[in-house]
Amino acid sequence: MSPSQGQFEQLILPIGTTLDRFINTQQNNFPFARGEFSQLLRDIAIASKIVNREINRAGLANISGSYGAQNNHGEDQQKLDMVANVRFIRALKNGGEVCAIASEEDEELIDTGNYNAKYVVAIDPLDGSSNIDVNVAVGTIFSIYRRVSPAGSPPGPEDILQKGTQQVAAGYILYGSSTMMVLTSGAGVDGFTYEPSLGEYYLSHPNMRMPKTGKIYSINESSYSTFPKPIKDYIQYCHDENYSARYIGSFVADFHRNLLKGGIFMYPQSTKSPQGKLRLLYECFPLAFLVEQAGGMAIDGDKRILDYEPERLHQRAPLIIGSSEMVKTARKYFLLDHVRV
Ligand code: P6P
Repeated sequence: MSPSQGQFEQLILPIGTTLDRFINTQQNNFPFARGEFSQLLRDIAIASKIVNREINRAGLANISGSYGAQNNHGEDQQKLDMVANVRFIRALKNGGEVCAIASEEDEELIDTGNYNAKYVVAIDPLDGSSNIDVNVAVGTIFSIYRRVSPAGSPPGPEDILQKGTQQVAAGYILYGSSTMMVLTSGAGVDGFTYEPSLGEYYLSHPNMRMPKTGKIYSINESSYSTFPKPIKDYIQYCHDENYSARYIGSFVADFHRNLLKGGIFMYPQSTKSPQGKLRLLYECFPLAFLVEQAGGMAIDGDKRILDYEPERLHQRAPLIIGSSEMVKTARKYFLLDHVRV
């Protein structure tokens, strides 16, 4: 018996819009970029496909586990941290659209030699990499700025030490049960799911909006005794509201769940980490840009994260990020604390 028209329709559903085609449509938002911006996003996508392949076979290719060195933050580098760093830096250098790169894995700003390039990139090549050996989701986080130094000249720190509000684009790749790229170029947030058999990202989550509120809070409560009073008070509020505690230990994975379901993630200052743990340029800024574009909020307790003016490449910042109503409630505890005499 031949299939019904409806059954046949199911067989020929279009897969969807590729990232490439979507970027071309976004190109209209960048009238001054003659395709350079599109090419830069393609370069990031290419590197992510290679890293995705290496993550998926880490256990077989002897590239999981410790690299045997520490990065400039004193954190043990995993082999895949180094592999991902090389892949993204090589793709950005060879792509020719980026004159400088700030990477979590490199102490100094990387001069790519592309002195006519218009853009600079801040990147965490593989965030949460300690989770790789136990097969838990990890991510890449990136932020894109226009350079401020004159084209044709060597880049300088002023090109990357720009306010969060100066970002032209930001995004992450989540290497999870499926691999997704979530991206903003200032006109909303869109999610693309990777189809490895075709080697393409397809638009799967157009115009992503973060729920205004939620019932999930995300914080490493083992550090409870080191938190400031407003954070302790807000955690107590979450308990009283019977929120669910969810903490994956990969910032991108925790953020992505909250983007879809609503929730709040906190890595605050503490007596152990007076400026928090997450780095401003390549963790806080890009996700703060994304969250605001999706209708959420990102603060350090009371100040908007995107208003920070960075002074150092690897500067840290306390972070409270997520559904707007939840972040506003958390901020009330900081404001209360300030008014306490
Ligand atoms: P902790 C991973 O190392 C990371 O930078 C983030 O991805 C994650 O949210 C955080 O650190 C976890 O830190 O101190 O709770 O183990």
